[in-house]
Amino acid sequence: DDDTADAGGNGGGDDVISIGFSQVGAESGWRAANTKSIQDTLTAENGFDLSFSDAQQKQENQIQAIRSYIAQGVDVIAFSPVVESGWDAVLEEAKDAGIPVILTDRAVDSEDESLYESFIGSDFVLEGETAGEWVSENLATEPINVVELQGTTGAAPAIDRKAGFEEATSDNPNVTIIDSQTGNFTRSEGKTVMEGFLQAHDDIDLVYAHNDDMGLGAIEAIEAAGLVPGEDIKIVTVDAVKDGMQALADGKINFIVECNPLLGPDLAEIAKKVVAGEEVEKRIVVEDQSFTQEQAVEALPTREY
Ligand code: GYE
Repeated sequence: DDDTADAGGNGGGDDVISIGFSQVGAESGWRAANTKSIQDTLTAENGFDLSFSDAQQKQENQIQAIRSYIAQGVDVIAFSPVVESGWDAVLEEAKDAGIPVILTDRAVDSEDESLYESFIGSDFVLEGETAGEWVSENLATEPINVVELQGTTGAAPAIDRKAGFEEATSDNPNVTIIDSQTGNFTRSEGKTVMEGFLQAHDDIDLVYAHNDDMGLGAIEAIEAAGLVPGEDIKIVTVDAVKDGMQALADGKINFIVECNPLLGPDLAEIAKKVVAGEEVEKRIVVEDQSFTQEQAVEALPTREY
């Protein structure tokens, strides 16, 4: 409502915001929904000129993309850092070039908070705690052996979801994590790692997967081993994307903690404020819910992602 273009002539220049976005990759259903939200929001209609790149889960590709956005002289750089550490140098370069940076989804572990304007994303420790509390209360009333499918090594959601789960189950002596490996947040690696777990252990009661996709891969491995997912081996995951929610409603997953991927609208708002020189919140925490099987059946028909 404040920019009906075309006042003719003018000296104000156009107020299109050029923004470079470096995405982690295309590893999961969550990521696909997140990419769609960003691309659907940062449109020409909404006043943006978006350059989007996919780093295929490699930090070096993200650093390269960020450097090229700096060279292009975009108005804003936004990215979802694949891992937490190792960003200071390139963030300094952006700062020296006077280009503001907004983090979405995943955090960096930089000590210097002046290297970015704002971080928009979920509280991953809380997600892990929510999963751990549900397990502790609902499944660990007797001793259970847990295998953990971790997200990408060094990624904030992998570190934090592990820590949160351990914290929430630490006071319950019935919970034993007998194995834990990365499945890189993908369905195929979730399946492969689960196959290995099933070969190594004949006493697995629960899979805790850091995302739905790895849980869905684990379902395939469990079924191939002649066992019933959700019954013989219980499954708890994080994300609550469509395929995960369907498996939960079908009884193959037992509980899912949501992680909302629709970050486009918040990113658009913060980017506009930053470019206008307005103050922005340093940390915007996205609120998440959680779902039991019954709740998934109810929620599925109106689910957006
Ligand atoms: O949970 C997973 C994705 O960073 C929160 O990345 C995101 C995670 C999400 O690959 O599915």
